[in-house]
Amino acid sequence: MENQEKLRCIGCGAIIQSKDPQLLGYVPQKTLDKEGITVYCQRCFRLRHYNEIAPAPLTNDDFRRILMDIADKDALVVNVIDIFDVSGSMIPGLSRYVGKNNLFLVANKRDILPKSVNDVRLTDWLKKQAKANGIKPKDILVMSANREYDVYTLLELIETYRHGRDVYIVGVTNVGKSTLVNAMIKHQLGLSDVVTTSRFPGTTLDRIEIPLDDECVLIDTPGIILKGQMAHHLNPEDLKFVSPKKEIKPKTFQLNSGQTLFIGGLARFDLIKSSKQGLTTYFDNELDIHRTKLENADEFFERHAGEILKPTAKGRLVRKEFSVKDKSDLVISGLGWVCVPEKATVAVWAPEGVDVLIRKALI
Ligand SMILES: Nc1nc2c(ncn2[C@@H]2O[C@H](COP(=O)(O)OP(=O)(O)OP(=O)(O)O)[C@@H](O)[C@H]2O)c(=O)[nH]1
Ligand SMILES: [Mg+2]
Repeated sequence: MENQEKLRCIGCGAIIQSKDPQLLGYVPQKTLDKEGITVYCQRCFRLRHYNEIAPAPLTNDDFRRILMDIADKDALVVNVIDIFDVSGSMIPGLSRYVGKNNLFLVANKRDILPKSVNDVRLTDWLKKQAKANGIKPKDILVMSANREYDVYTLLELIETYRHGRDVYIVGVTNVGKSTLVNAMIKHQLGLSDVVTTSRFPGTTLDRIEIPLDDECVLIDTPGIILKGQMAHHLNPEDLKFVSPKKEIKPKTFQLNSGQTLFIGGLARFDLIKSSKQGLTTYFDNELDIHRTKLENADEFFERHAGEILKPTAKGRLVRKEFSVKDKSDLVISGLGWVCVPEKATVAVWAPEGVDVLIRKALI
């Protein structure tokens, strides 16, 4: 165990201080005297009780430094990704942080994907995605932090691979690392919601250690912030659209060449050249999808953004054209995707900076 001499917030890992309310880890001296060693900092308190986030003055360099240490340790690294945003939740250059340690990949939030998706196929596809990203996990588990049985399996697999060593939970922000850690604590110790979780990116601020046995610890870490994630391009009240709580109900639209779909006011899909075909959309159920003529689409957006077309992103939408050869998904990282079954020329508009890509259809 490390840094035991420093008292840390059990919610976010920030080092506790009672001097400056504006700085991270603040706890009034009075509370500190009363609560002893298990305290939540003021930021966690607000997040947990009022769902309000105070911005943290940390940069990705701070977070990466925490991860950099792992390569020198003898540990098991559990990389959590969001199955709804696989390409957007892979850490670039992860193998550098893992070093010689064993890596175990956990694809979380399975509950969002339609139940009809085959898990074996999903795991197979994830294997290829991992390889393309330069990592070779010992194993891959598709799961949901909110399903008890999955958490049981996760704990068993961790025991199999950790060989009596510490376990680091790493990943991009918002993939559900802390939710997973909470589920494991609940399973082992019967305590609920110990670590702070939220739909705001950047909830966990520093390492949080939870004892696994007399010698080893499980360590939750702050998420790496990738600017291409949709969450960074939304207003806080709209974050629910990138963190669906329920299984996504796909919607199919029969579209002709020269038609456009608006995904709320957050993205746009143009079918430019194609025969008539049925396109299936996979987005949060509460995000309204509007169909218009491509030739009127610019004007429609200008007139209705923020009204019929809501919510809107913080920045402007930029266009990217794709040529679809066979059944493919056009993915707007973190927001969802449109499945195009047949040959077509299409354009996808997404907030500037958000990754848009084409992949072989997942479903
Ligand atoms: N539907 C669904 N949502 C989940 C699941 N796990 C986590 N979430 C949600 O994802 C959001 C982020 O969860 P956190 O646990 O705070 O994510 P994190 O990876 O610890 O984020 P950082 O601390 O910012 O790096 C929250 O809104 C969670 O409720 C899951 O299995 N299914
Ligand atoms: Mg966290």
